[in-house]
Amino acid sequence: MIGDAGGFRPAVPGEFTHRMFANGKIDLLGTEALADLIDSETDRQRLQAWRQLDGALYKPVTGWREEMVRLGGWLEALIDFADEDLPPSVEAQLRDDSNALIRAIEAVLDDGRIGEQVRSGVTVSLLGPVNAGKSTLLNLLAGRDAAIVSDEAGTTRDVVSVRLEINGVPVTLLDTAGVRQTGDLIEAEGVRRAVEAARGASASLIVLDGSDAGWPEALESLRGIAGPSHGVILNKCDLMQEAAVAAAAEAGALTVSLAEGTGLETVVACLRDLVVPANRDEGSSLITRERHRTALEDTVASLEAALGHDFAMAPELAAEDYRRAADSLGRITGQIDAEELLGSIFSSFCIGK
Ligand SMILES: Nc1nc2c(ncn2[C@@H]2O[C@H](COP(=O)(O)OP(=O)(O)OP(=O)(O)O)[C@@H](O)[C@H]2O)c(=O)[nH]1
Ligand SMILES: [Mg+2]
Repeated sequence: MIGDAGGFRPAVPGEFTHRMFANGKIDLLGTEALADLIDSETDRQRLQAWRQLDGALYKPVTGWREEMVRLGGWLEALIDFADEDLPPSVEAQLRDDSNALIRAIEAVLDDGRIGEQVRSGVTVSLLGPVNAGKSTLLNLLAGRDAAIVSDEAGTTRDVVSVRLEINGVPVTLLDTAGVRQTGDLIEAEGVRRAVEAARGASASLIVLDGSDAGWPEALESLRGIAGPSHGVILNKCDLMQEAAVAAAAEAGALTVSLAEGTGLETVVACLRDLVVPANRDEGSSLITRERHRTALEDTVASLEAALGHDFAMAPELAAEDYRRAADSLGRITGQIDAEELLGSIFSSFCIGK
């Protein structure tokens, strides 16, 4: 074994990439992107990681940082030459440029978090009364009998999860117990887990039994549990009057019969819209981690704080805020405070990468 020979030892996880970083061959964003590429499961995740490696966020962030240092430099000069006044035209230009920077960063922040969703996946829960057809739907979408389906109300107790890929986003779909008041302790625990799953999920599909006249009331109470991002599926339309189906569709519910296989494509389309917000194409997001988002939000906050100062009276306070804004950006690419982050990134690498 080569490891037994003197002077050799096995590489630790991520050691080679760590050396690349230490030698300036790759920045922190690139390092994260490499980790994402290794962990990627879908084409869209791979594409996103490649784009990040290619500088999708690195390029604008370094550009903004240079701009911020330039803007802060005006104020630093003012501190050094205290008897000079900042010409009004320069102050106006400084404020305009800073506002333009804020707008540019805010445009990047306003991305529906699709990059983070593509990277880490999305959880969608199926929520509804007993016997509505939640498990039937899960099995249809999964293409296998992952959950038990029966006409007995209260069949599902544990949360059953299947992995799907929707438009390149990994989706964990959760089937849950039907929500109802029950004296059965085990079923009540299932209901508690169903509510917890819906609250913890990014989105929910509310599945209702259209043949039960009480579905509108059930919908009202379930909407409160499901949170803002949800779709409504009215199942068992084969057992409903045509006029009632038409009225429900008019009210925005997706009317389907899972038993007869009608309307499944509308459910899939609804799921896709919940997972990939409308008009978000593959290249629309530059932020792929919460870390990037927080740093960009900090940058905007510091820039706004800088603009809140009177440049003539307190240039040192404004200059400090510009410095803080530039530092927040520096943290994204790893120019600042990189070491503690590197530990957590490299530990996710395989040995020798
Ligand atoms: N007529 C009709 N029956 C359906 C339809 N979809 C599902 N079913 C039946 O309804 C019953 C309940 O379906 P499940 O999928 O087990 O319902 P569930 O919402 O998971 O029920 P719980 O786990 O008890 O909460 C089963 O007998 C299904 O075959 C449908 O579109 N029409
Ligand atoms: Mg079920």
